Amino acid sequence: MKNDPNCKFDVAKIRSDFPILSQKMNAKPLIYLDSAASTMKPRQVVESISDLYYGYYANIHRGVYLFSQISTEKYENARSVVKKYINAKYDEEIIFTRGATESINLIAHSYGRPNLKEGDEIIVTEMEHHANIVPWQQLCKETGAKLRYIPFDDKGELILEEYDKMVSNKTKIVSIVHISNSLGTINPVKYIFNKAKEVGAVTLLDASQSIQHVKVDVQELNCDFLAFSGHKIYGPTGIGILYGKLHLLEDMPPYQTGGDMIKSVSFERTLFADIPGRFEAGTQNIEGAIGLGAAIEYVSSIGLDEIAQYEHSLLEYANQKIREIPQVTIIGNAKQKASLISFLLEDIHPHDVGTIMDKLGIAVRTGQHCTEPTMKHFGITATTRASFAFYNTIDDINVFIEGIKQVIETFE
Ligand code: C6P
Repeated sequence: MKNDPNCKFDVAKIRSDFPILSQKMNAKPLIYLDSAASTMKPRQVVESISDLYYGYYANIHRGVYLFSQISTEKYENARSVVKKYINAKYDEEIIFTRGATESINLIAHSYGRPNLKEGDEIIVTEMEHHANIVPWQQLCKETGAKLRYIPFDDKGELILEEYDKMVSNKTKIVSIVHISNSLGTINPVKYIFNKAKEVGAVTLLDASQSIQHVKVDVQELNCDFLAFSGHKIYGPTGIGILYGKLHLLEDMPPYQTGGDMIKSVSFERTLFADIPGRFEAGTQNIEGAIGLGAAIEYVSSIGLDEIAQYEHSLLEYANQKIREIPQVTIIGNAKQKASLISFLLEDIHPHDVGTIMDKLGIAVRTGQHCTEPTMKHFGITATTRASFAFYNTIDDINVFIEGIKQVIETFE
């Protein structure tokens, strides 16, 4: 198949599930290379939501009538789908949140505040998204704990010897990004978490950029907590997941309080619900959870191994083509990389690159990608980032490469 570097992978069929990919942008066929920011949604996800609203919608956990029961069943079924996908042990270990950002804030608040004290240490990496820096910084301000980070080298690989020296009995939380959103580096989380466990630290994996590309098995990776957003795995916006080991979640106080997270309320005292309800205050994002369940079922029906293999072949092709352009400098050259390329084009500002690409129908992200410390490492303020998903094709990459050449011509 012309568009398909791996003949077994039927990308044309997949694209037919994503009607938006046939749209034009600025009168040009859309070339969507911004899936690391947010993925497009397949028909199956949109239909799961319209089925809910047209067919059986009602508030959940509250009604004895049939529609409320069906909606509740579908919502809870989505929890089981997520559990199975990440190989958690129990449904109760899956908490629906607004997204990765809220999941990490929840842990900083409900695990961090009661458990950390002055002198304790939290370890992240130099390549974290701000969502995995700022909540810990705030926690450190409140508790007197110290935030440390594992540095990376100029290829964008973590310097593990520095981590080995850093881990100690003071280490209480190790919170690591699985795949960097601005460099594409796949981090050796298993090694990092095993080491954290030797000193009894709690581990959190920011799986925002990995959950849609590679198998993430919370038991195999020794994760105590895991966070990701639904909108990056072909699901709706406004829904995310926090996974937590049962015994840790059970001991944690709520993050927010109100309806549906209680056992009983009086003016004297409130008894909180068991998990997961304790962490899902108020009317839940019913359509978000159901849509996320449909998205994960969709990804599973294609198969993560097939996805990873196909996306890797796209990355290899894009790498080979982009390296033929002498004006390009790639930022992030780790050996283990996921399907994105961050780059500079001599002294052309990334925003100018993005603006010209937009006119050509090509959607890429430009800026610091919410990773200012990563940019600082390279002495830059921004890159252009092209990120690939399983619905992209070799043709998309060819158009993108031509786009880069046009940008260069414009500035000559
Ligand atoms: N990265 C990107 O373009 P939210 O905003 O909560 O859905 O996800 C936050 C987040 C956390 N960790 C990582 C590694 C991420 O990549 C993101 C979101 C987007 O790269 C938007 S900045």
